Amino acid sequence: MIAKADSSGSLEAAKVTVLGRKSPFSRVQRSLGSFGPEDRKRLGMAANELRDALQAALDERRRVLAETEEARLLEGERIDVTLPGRRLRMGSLHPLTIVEDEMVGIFTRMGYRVEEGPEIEDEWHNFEALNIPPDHPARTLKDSLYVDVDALLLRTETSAVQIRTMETQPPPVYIVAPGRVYRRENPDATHGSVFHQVEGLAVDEGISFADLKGTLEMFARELFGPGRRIRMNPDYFPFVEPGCQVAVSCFKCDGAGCAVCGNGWIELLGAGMVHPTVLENCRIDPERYTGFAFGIGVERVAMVRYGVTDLRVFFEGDVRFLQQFQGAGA
Ligand code: 2NL
Repeated sequence: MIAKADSSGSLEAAKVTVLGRKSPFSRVQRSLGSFGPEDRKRLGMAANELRDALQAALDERRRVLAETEEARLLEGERIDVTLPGRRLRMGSLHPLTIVEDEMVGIFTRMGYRVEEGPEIEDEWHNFEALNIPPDHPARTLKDSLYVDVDALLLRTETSAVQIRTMETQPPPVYIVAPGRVYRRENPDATHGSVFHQVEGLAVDEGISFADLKGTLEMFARELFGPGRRIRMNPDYFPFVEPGCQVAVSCFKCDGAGCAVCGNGWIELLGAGMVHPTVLENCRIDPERYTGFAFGIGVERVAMVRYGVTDLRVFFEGDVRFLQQFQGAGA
């Protein structure tokens, strides 16, 4: 019975049968008391011998079973280390991430720091501090997405991050604020309710419009190639004075006019000298400090860079689109 046990389970059962409380062996042991001293001694010794023999057989069988079970386990887990590895399917960075990282990288290499802030803002940081008055159309429910509590809203630009930085850190300030922003829009090929910005801000003694121009020219050349020129046209934003819009000469046709640009120029960003009222709102003395700021749309740059004509492809998550950026960026 012991020799036939083929698992630790059946061996345990065999042990119960031969040595357990109901085994013939136990019956003999229990009956020892009813014999005289001589017989008891003889019988007892024989019983002990038998028990030792059974125990030895059980131990030996247990050892053999453990060995074969171990061997079976090792065989089952055997691996062929010479097989080729399984190739990992790599993901890819999102095209907007690639473009945003690249733009941020250009500025950090010029010495700017990256600042981030909340996506749910109060009206002070999102509007008032930026010299956007209460009757400005951008502040109506029609243009912004308000949260139902405490006059909070989804930030409409990342300028609020820069206000927070100016409020808490004395100049000099050289920062970029990348991130997601929200507007109330009817979605179409070039507008969505969610988009991304990289805003930049420099506040220091003696900052001039020439510094703004040099910085943006450098930026445009890093982003679109060494031969690029920039064009600045006057524009109005409440938080800058003067303000301008900036275009870069087309990287495809170098200004001649083509399918990418139309008239040779690609509208790139808005910029200007920080309005003195904005500095004052952050308790920075506009007599001592001046600054420039700019705001760049990430989707817009990604569209011209990759020849995308409908920005909704950036948000649909179609892997056939996204897989084309395999290996790009990072
Ligand atoms: C655009 C225009 C702009 C700024 C953003 C800014 C921020 C502070 C102070 C002053 Cl804290 N200005 N930001 C200035 C001019 C233009 O963005 O068309 N963006 C896509």
